[in-house]
Amino acid sequence: MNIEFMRLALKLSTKGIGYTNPNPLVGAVIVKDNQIIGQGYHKNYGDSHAEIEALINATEDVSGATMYVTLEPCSHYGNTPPCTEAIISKKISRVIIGMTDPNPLVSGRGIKLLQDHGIEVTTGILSPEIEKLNEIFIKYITTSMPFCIMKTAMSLDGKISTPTGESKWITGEIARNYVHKIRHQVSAIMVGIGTVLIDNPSLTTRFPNYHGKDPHRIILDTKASIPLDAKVLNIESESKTIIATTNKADCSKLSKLRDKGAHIIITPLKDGKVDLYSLMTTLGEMKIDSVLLEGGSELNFSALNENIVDKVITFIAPKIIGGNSSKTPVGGKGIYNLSDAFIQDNISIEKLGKDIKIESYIRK
Ligand code: AOF
Ligand code: ZN
Repeated sequence: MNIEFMRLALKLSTKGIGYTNPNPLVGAVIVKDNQIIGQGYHKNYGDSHAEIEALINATEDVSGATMYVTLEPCSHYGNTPPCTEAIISKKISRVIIGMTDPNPLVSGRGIKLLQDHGIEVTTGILSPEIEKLNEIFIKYITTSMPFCIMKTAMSLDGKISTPTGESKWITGEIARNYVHKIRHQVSAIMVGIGTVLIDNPSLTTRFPNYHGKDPHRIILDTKASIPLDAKVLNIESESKTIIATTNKADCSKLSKLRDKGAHIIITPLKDGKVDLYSLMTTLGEMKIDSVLLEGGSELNFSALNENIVDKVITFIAPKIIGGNSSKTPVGGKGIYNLSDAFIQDNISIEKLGKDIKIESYIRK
């Protein structure tokens, strides 16, 4: 076993970032006599799996070869037939697996099938890296709820805008480009109506040199007060603009929004606003496996309070803004006792240009 082949399979799998949701990122490498004879990765949702791609691309007879695959091969009929069948019929003799499949339809059955056919199986190779790359898939396939990332950008003294509301741009260009990288990875971006009214963002993915995938844009708008000329209702994009609203919205406004191509979701009321948990459940049913929260601070508090946030990405700019009335990343009513604070684990820190990026996970 050579871990470098699994590293290559992992690298190949990252080529699918942004295109495979809600399915996993998977890469496969076929090795014979220590030479790579086939490579493949899962390219797009619904397309053939990485194992099949590697078998198709093989330049030699694969019988007796070893397959390195980042995820346990599937054993079920879904969009495509089971990969275990192809591996067995092509007479692969050894399969090295990164992570076992958390999909309840597979989860161990793929490994057992291979072993029952005399194939030698090794698991757990580079699994921490592979699992991190597939954190969205793991949450979604096991809970049917979207993986939720809260992103905030603030000054060194914890402000997201000046007292007059100016917020463009607190962080530098490298940090801002990184946000587009996250937008490309997720299925949807969510903002509160306040952010639309103040910033009028387009919420698309923009990289300096190429166009990324646009996630769906979700606006939380209890009374459907979004102006019909808001950018999110008037952009050319392959993805949907979704207005999440309640029975407080005017029906004629909703039909105008539908005429503009918006998808409307009506949720029950929770504290007089959109019920976030119910909305997340509906989004999960729509195969939206991940949501990036991009403000504002009211939404951030509600999301934390509803326990829907999984990961927090904080950018800190080396600037001081001050001001008692300058907003901070998380508003709402806050928690009253420190013992009720939202605790984060698995913290990692990176410098992006002059800014600092902190990634952490909410303790559940
Ligand atoms: C993928 N790509 O390369 C592998 C997957 O919807 P289906 O039929 O394509 O099946 C999706 C499931 O197949 C997925 O949840 C995972 O359990 C398994 N493996 N899926 O999309 C791949 N190897
Ligand atoms: Zn498969």
